[in-house]
Amino acid sequence: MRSDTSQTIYRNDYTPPAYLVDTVELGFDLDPARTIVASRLTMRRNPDSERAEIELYGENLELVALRMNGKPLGKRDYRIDGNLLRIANPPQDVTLEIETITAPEKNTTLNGLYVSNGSFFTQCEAEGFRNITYFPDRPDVMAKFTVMLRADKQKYPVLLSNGNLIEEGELDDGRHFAKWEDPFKKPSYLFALVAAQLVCQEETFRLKDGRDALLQVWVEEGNLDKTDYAMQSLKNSIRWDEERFGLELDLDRFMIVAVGDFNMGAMENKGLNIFNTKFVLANPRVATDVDYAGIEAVVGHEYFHNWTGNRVTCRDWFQLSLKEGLTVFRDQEFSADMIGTASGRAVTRIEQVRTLRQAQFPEDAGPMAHPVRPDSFVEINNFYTVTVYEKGAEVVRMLQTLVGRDGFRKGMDLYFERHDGQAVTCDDFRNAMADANQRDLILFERWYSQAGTPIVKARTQYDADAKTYSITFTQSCPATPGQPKKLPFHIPIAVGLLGADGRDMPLGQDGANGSTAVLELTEETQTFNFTGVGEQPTPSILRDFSAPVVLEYDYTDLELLHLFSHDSDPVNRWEAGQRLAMQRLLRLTSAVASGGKLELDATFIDAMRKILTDDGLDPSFREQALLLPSETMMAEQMSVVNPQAINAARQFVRATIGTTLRTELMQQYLANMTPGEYSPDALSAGRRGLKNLALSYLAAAPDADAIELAQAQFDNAGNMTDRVAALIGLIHAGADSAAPALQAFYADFEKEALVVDKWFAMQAAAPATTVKAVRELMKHRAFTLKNPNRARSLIFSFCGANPAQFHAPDGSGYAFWAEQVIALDALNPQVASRLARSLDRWRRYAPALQGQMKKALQKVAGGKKLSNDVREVISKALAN
Ligand code: B3K
Ligand code: ZN
Repeated sequence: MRSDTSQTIYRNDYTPPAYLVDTVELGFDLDPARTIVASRLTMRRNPDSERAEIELYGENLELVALRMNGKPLGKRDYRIDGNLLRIANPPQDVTLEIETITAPEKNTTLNGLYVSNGSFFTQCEAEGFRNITYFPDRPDVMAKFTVMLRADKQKYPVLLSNGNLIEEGELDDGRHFAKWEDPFKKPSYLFALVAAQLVCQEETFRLKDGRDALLQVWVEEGNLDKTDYAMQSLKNSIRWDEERFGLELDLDRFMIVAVGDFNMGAMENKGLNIFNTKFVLANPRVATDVDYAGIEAVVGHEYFHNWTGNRVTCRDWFQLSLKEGLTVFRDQEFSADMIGTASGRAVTRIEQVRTLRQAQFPEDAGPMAHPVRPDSFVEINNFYTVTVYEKGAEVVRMLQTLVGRDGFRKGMDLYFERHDGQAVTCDDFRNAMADANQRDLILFERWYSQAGTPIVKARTQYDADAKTYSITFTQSCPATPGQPKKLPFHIPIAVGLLGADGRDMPLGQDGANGSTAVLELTEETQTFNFTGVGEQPTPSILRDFSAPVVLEYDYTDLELLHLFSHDSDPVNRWEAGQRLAMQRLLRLTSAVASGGKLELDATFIDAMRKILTDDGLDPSFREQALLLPSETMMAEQMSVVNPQAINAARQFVRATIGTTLRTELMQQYLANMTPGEYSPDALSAGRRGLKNLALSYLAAAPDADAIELAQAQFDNAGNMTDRVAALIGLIHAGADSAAPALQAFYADFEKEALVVDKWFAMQAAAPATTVKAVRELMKHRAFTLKNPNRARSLIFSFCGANPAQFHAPDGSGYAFWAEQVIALDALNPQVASRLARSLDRWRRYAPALQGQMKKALQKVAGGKKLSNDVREVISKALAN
């Protein structure tokens, strides 16, 4: 049952709540078929509102009883319109008692209270709480919660909720209870409960102020051997936030619970974080280096929300980036600090740039483009996007670049001083940064209000006689839906100048910090002058990717090679290599399309060789420098996308590297082994990364020895990183041994759900996997649409990571996509709506493909029982 609420909500329509809630007492009688929820709210009129009406949201609920100040309310005393229950003209102070019934076992949306593998879990952000009980379910209503859980003791021995456990005991009929109290006011989206059969790893941890906190990681019994890394990451997060931001854990107990059915990565419920198993469970046998890094980042992220999100939360959902952009920035800094080395930091930064270009820039250029602080939405769950998260983090990072690291800390301190315990806006955050640093950040606001990726064009001029050098920047920003014209952004551009010897030249420029100057571009066109420049420099522009923009500058190959060999800024050093590679990839793509000759120049190969064999560079940096831009990034550079030509061109470059650098790749393969016990630390992971990239180039050649090497690595791997890399090598090379290896892999790991996900994902993304093959895989006994991880592993991987097959000229990939969006939507709109985004960029393809895509989009649009989630995405894709 879905309520019909498909209207657009506008940021400017915000009004404060008419009633505030001071306390909430919740009683749950948990039963999968029929859970009874009793709620008592003490409410009072909001002095900041003129309206005299109580508004409660409720969805998919059976209302059993409603009492106000002890008196039962009849049908005439309130109105229900869609998902809103209104009580007109209530007294100043009100106690509401509400009884509702829900059926968690029927809840396939995984939003609200649901059952996963026989246990109860909740997910309330953004608007899931209204599926549990009637409530003013909006983030600016913050209340103190007390929660009583009652359930069968044998089936649900563990009963958890937010805050502190204050009472527990036995009840009749084999039931038991637990009472929890959260000492902090919170919005309803941070509520959580778990009633389950779980076990935990626990530890007491001494906080900086001397208090001891109990830390727990709860998992299913068979997974207790996979909790160490999450626990370690949690302790590291607590320490890091104490040290870097002076922020302490404010609870006596902090719990992480892993659940196999979960819509996204994890959720920061106060004191009771609920996680997708993918971001908790790890040991070397089942998890890769990437999985370990993901766990560290997500555990950090959710923990950091305790301050940025929970203690200070969002006034309304348009302000989502207030907590998400800031918390992503914090988790990025945490992961970088955990590595510690400058080169390790740079590698994390490079990965962030890759994510932006791979996912955020396309979003900013497509039909769902929205500002970091959106102005309107139909379904808020559609706005948990790379723009709100990752671009939001870039916006915070730019603030730090502008005010400096110490200034940023001052701004954070002031933000908490002003707003602890409040629900606030992105403007409040920016104002705290501005006021703490006496900086004018008025123009900076445009990063929050304007969508689209700015383009910065640079022109340079050197005057040998005057020894001056100037850079002129011109910025523009493409139109996005609803925003035809943009005003100039406030863009920090970090610049260095390289001499012919490859060294940084000292900079004669105001604001220069040694060899890097942060120039502030605030107008459409501005020129910056450098003095005392003794020779024609090579400019290194946008160091450390100081702003999320597209930089256009006519670099010559020679300049790029110079930067690729020498730039002291590792991000721009990497960037030079990416530019060299991209130019070649695009030329080759045209050549493939026109049947021209395919050739890769020796200059490029030599540059790659130099980096590959430079033992002075960290392996992880070398891996990044040798990784080619992805097919998606290539597609973004083309006016008419030809997915098969892109794939063929990229494969050609990979094979050519594999053949021409065979000796060096083989050397590096052998030199970067990580014998002995597995450790996920950055250095070891970097070595494995470089070694496995070498393997993948060798196998792309394809080369019989390389295939043997991959087979041997697969057979003898002591960890999942090496095993998966070897298996992918075999699959991508189309080796005869790929099928038996896949079979063996499945047999070894069929009981490990997260590894079975990998098994599906590897096949879905393999270049030889057709739509038909995916349909076959869907018949596998381990496949189900109901589990989001599983659906993502096969269907999303195919639609997103296998462009050449997904965009099959006969349109079969699109027809498959439409079917799956519709099937998923009937179960889980949030997950379906993510898949629905796969055709966002349909207008950029050749007319024949466009026609097929449009047909598929229209097929979904025609679905009768479409959710608001999917409808919003599809109608925006089809809109003119
Ligand atoms: N805040 C949650 C995301 C909730 C998504 C709701 N559809 C996880 C996070 O960003 O930490
Ligand atoms: Zn978050």
